[in-house]
Amino acid sequence: MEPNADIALIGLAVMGQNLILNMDDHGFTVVAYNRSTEKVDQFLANEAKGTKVLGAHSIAEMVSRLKRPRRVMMLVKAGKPVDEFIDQLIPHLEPGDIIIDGGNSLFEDTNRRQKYVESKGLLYIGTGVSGGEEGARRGPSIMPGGSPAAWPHVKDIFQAISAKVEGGTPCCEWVGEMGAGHYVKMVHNGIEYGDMQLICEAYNIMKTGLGMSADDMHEVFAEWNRGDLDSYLIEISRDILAKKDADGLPLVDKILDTAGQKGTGKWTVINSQDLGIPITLMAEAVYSRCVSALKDERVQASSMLEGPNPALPDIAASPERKSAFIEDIRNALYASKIVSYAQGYMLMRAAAKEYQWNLNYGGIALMWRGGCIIRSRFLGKIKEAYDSNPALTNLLLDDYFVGEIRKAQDGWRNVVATAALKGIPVPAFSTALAFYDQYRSGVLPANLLQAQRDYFGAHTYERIDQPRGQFFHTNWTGKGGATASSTYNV
Ligand code: NBP
Repeated sequence: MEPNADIALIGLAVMGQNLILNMDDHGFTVVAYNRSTEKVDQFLANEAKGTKVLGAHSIAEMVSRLKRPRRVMMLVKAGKPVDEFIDQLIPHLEPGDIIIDGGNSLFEDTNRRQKYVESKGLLYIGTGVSGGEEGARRGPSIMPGGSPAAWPHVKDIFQAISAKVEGGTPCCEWVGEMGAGHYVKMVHNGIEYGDMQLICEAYNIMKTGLGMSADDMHEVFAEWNRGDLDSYLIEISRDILAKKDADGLPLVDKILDTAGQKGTGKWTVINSQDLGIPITLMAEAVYSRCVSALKDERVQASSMLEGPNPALPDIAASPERKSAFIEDIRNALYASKIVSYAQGYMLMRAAAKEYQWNLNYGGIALMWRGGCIIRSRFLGKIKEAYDSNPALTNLLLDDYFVGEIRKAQDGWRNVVATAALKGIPVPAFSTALAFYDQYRSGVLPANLLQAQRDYFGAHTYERIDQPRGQFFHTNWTGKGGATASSTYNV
């Protein structure tokens, strides 16, 4: 048979199946393959029935049906399965052929795999794909990185199947070399953790502080979704709050309060520690999931550890005060979200420097603008900020966002202070505010900290009355020696 397929796709779970159907919709011929080959037949007989999708029952058969250069995309569980498929594919491919990993792989694995695959004369792409099942089917955000020579060969397919914004601009652009695409997807997921946590904190104050019902909160989220917070995650939260269980009661109230995680948020936080960048809000979001998982301990602690009554009856009883407080909560969410994205962009800047990537920050905001889980109107403003100043040091210093935080800040502070007084946990709102106040402090108490370090470990300090880079040691007790420890930062 003449090889006529445009691309092969390995992995017939939710992402793989939907991406194949999306590619088919756009006129590409796809060969489908899966480790458990019975899924190939099931897929062809059901979801792919009536399409021109081809099936293969072995890697050799799959490769034999592909045009050159061959493009093989994997949508399989991240980790070992990706390495195993790469090893199975290599003997069947020839120089110039392209292996693509579309799963949530760790960017360092992608760095390693690209080197390995290129050493065999092949090209490699590691791409983030976001949008879940619906995105994969109707248009995801796609963040590709890897061998630059591979991009012209996949660009048409990727941009055709991706989400489109602003009159047809695809939410897919080349991100950079090596693991840059997977890195940007990882930060996307970290930001997603943060956005979700912020929404949950807003929900929790309305529920436990103001005693609002799911239906009441549905109305609030519907209203918020018409303004600056307009986003996919606010939209689905609005719809979740309206969903009733079989008995007519809100389903959300019956869901156990322990959250799971698959690791991409954790990877973002680990990497931020390596690069020395404070993504405090994403870190709190990851830890909040960890705290939520300690259900049994929390139940036990709830009967032993005292705190104030979280109810805010005076505010809840007054329609005017209630609506003003709900507006404060909206402001707390909005301002914290600005801080979270500023932190995410700080991390990407540091990564670009460390790993020598030339990241296009406005382009990344555009890629996230549609198709993916964090898609929002707000990202359009981030794109504008970086378009007008690609060298912007920090999103918080952009004129638009300076003004937005100025407007939101009183409400934000009121919510964090009220929550603290009433014992309602708002880790993401409060860490965002703490970061904001630290970041705008020309002077922090790290002078005392350096003195402590020098006192117990002779770690030295710099002085405000001497040029930077000169280090001093004091014999604080009169008992220590004059020898200083070496000066370095980890
Ligand atoms: P899963 O992450 O559930 O993976 C299922 C696929 O991996 C199946 O094809 C399965 O083959 C294969 N697989 C497994 Br599991 N273990 C394997 C092994 N040891 N060797 C070979 N193949 C193996 O599917 P998914 O949810 O569609 O996600 C695919 C990728 O996309 C993942 O990296 C995921 O993190 C990422 N992603 C998922 C989403 C989402 O919303 N689900 C969104 C964005 C990105 P089998 O059928 O033979 O078991």
